[in-house]
Amino acid sequence: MKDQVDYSLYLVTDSTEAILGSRDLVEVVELALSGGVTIVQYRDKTSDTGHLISVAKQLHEKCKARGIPLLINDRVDVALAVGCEGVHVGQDDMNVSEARQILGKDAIIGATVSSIEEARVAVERGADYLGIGTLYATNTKKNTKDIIGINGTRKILRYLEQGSEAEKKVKTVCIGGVNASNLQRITHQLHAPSSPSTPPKSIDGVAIVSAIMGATDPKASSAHLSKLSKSVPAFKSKSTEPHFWLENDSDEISHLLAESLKATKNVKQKSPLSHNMTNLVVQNFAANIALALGASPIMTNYAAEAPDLSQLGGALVVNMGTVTPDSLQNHQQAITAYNLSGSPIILDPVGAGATRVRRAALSTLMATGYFSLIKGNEPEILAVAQTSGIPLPPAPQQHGVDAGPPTSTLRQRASIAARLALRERTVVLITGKTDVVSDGIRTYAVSNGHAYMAAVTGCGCSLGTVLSAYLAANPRDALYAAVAALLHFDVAAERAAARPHVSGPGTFVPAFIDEVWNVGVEIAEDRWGWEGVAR
Ligand code: 3NM
Ligand code: MG
Repeated sequence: MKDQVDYSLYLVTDSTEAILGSRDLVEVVELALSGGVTIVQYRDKTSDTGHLISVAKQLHEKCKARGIPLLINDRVDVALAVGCEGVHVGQDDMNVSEARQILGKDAIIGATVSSIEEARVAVERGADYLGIGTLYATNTKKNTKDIIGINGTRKILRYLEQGSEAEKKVKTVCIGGVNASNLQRITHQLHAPSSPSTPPKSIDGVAIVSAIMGATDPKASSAHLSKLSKSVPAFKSKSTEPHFWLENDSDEISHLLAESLKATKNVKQKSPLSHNMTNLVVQNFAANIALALGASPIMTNYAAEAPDLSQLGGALVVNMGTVTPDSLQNHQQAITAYNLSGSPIILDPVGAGATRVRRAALSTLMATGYFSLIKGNEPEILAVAQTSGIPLPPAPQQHGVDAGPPTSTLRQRASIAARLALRERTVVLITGKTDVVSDGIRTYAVSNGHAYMAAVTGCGCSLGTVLSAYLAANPRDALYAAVAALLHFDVAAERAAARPHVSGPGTFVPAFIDEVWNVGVEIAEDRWGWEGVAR
């Protein structure tokens, strides 16, 4: 029976004025039950024992009627008095083995842990599940010990999957700041990629307080969360067989080129919105490139518009080119809105390796949301990899925002792109003379482009805009969309540079805009293809 517990949507109650308000706790929990929460923890840190027992009894009736387990926070005596299914204990409460002695082997006993050591001890003492947290800072509980984020949570999961039998078996939920805008990303990012050696350990559920207890409509809110927890995230690209390609495999290339043609036609046909939150330097150029593609650009850095814009089937570019405390806040707000709608976000961590401020901003953004694609030059992606917790030798200090010569081989870059993509469950593009793009399973290199591109400001940033249009118009496979975007961009540059009157970066710019336009039109009209030009 205990092994059958569904932890996927774990409700933790709250009786405080700030969250429950003047509503009746039992009624709110009943609404949440009808919305689909799968397990309930009654958590009330202040009421008298008599009140706790009386409320717990009512909650137990409601839960029992639906076959949902009820646990009590902290108070083993209350659980015993009510005869409910178990308890949840924090690090300062009665410990798991003491609770087990009192409640017996059939009780469900969970413990809060925020480190590997706490997890080890809790499992050793016989915990059935671990509440791992604090995932993200939350107003609900101010006195939390540690904000451990996705990385800290992953470390605990990785420890457990390689541990003892009991550690492999223990169930896990994460807690702190989980809501509808981030639930799917969190479970997606905590979903272990399959590894050949040990069976991977994914999170079994999310524990939520305010997004249900504080919701205006707790039933609708838990139904929405439940649906999110059961469905494939909108941002998740379909996965295929493991594949690593850098050499010339002609079948693969033909397929890729055919898919790329379709992707370009889709951009022309759908004219997707490209919402750019980008720096002052590139706004005009990027908007022109978007128009030349056939996309519909909007250049706004004011995040209050993002909830509306995110509903229009487009994509967002978050460009860190000019970081200020204000831009950071706007980016965070917009990321939340786009994640909620399932529309793609391109992260362009401009100059991420250059200053401490930018490294901190990057880390904040990565903790805020899920990105469908992360693009950058080599030092930028190394900074992202480091932020993501991939062990690397210290990244070279970036001078300004430009890349400088590569410090690694193409294979090394391909390997970093693939590892980062797998870890962040996204698509990673490392730009350079040869671009490398990977979703962690498939890795491609594209060698088109022209040296003038590096001499025109905003060229790299406007690739972010191109990628956003391609991902928005091609939601099925972000990797193919990215390859098509690269081909369009790079081949247009080659055609522009080859024009007789183009003699340097200045004359290159208008020709480039023309060729971005021409390539799109010629492909849409079936007059031209990538064969013979793609490298
Ligand atoms: N325990 P919300 S965080 C009850 O870190 C609780 O152990 C935490 O509330 C821990 O879903 C937390 O509203 C509150 O963010 C989580
Ligand atoms: Mg406690």
